Amino acid sequence: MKRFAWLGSLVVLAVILNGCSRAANSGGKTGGAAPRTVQVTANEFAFSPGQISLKTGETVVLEVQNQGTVLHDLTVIKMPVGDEKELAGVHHDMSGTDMKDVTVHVAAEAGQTGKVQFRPTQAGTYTFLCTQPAHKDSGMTGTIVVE
Ligand SMILES: [Cu+2]
Repeated sequence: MKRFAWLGSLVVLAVILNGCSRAANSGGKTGGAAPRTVQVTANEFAFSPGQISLKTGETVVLEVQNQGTVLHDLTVIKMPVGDEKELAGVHHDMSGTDMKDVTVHVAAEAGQTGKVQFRPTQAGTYTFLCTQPAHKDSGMTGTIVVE
């Protein structure tokens, strides 16, 4: 009987927590201003531009136009963000990537555009790269500066 009640309160707690995160997504600091679109092109083997400037707290839609002939992704490492939401893109094998360091990710097939929305929450300089085998070492890396 006691054990059952305890489980019940866990369920209630889970519902409350879930409700909170949804509320946070639909309001707060992101309310009002339309997201700013930032375009990046990807090909073999570079991103252009190689440096992206963002502001703390602004909501950004990052559009990655794959102008190459194979799948590319744009993966941001250890940049604190809120409200990350993939708007368009493909899912692919990332088994060679340490996912705990990935805070933003979007991928696009050749000729396609991937879109991801997010809000940087902490100033700093962060690295982005393509996780496809050997792409980073061939030049597919860049920097995001958050002011
Ligand atoms: Cu690539």
